[in-house]
Amino acid sequence: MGSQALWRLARDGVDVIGVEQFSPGHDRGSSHGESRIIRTSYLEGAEYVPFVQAAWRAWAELEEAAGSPLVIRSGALMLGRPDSGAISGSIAAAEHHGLAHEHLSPTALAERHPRHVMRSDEVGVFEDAAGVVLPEASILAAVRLARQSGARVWNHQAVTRIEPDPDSPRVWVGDTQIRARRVIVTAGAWLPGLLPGIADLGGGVRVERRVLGWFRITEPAPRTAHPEPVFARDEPDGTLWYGFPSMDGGRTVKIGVHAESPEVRSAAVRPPGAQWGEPVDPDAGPRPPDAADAHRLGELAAGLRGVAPLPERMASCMYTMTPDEHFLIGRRDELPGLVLAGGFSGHGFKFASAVGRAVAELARDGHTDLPVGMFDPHRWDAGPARP
Ligand code: PYC
Repeated sequence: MGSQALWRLARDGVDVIGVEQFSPGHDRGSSHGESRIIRTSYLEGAEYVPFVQAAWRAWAELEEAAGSPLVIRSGALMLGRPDSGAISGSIAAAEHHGLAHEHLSPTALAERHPRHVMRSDEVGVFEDAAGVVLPEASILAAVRLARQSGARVWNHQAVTRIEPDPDSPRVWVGDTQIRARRVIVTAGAWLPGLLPGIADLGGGVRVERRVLGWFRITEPAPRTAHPEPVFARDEPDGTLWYGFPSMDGGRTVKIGVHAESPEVRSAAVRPPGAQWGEPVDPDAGPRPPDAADAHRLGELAAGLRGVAPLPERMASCMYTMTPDEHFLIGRRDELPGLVLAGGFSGHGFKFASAVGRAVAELARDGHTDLPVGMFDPHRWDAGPARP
């Protein structure tokens, strides 16, 4: 999100500095692992659709400027029982916005997408307007373009403190102080610790661990007229997991768990007021994947034909969860001079292009016409809704 804001501001002639505690494209946060899903019929809520449509347009702008593809259109397949969130939510969003989508019966699924081992009561929804965003490549492209337009980028420099001020907020990087007209804070898992009050919003913004696994393909999927799409599968026990078509020429596929079943959640370490996931101190980083993670991913991968039973590689990453799993984009009255974006709750990267545009406009112009009102960081405050 920060790299996209940096690029847009530098491109528009703003004097801008990007501060990164590691180096762009690093694997210490929530934007590594080669691939992220982008989809349009948004199962998390029809109200996201205009924002994801803005994100598609903003990705296309970045691709054009970069001269290389950063989004691969594969289509998306939602799988589950008809009343599951993945199926009913994506149909509701598609119908509300008149988006093209197909309902797939178990027979159609077996014919078109034989990779997936389905139960007889499960169905599919296919949407063509979906695919894979390349996270590291897009971050590196945005930073390169930002530099070419004059942005300064300070790598391996950690922000230690941010002092809000309506006219001249300050950013401390060790002993060095940057005085700015505006500060955009896109600190990912570090956001709740960096700015006062964020960790307590709505009852608690929490950083949690998730694990991804790459499985070797042992049998190519039978050739059909339908290439393998990204997918999300809503299991009857409440587990929501997802996966990608092979990104390495048919050698491996990547899968991950987005939300665990209630049984697994209740067994997870659960600090007071937190969601179910294992908490993470971002400075220490998420616990490395272990044999239990490999076993759990292997159980899910059994839902895919022709892949090895255990992952050949795993990675852990961090989700920054808000209480309602909607994002934080905008300003807080007690943090004057700052614009923040965070709390992406495990489904934000696809929006990075539009989030970058929104925070750049909020910082530079004081307003944006992008539909970010539902992400207002004041939304849990008591009292009447803010305009
Ligand atoms: O937003 O599609 C998504 C997603 C998949 C896994 C985590 N988030």
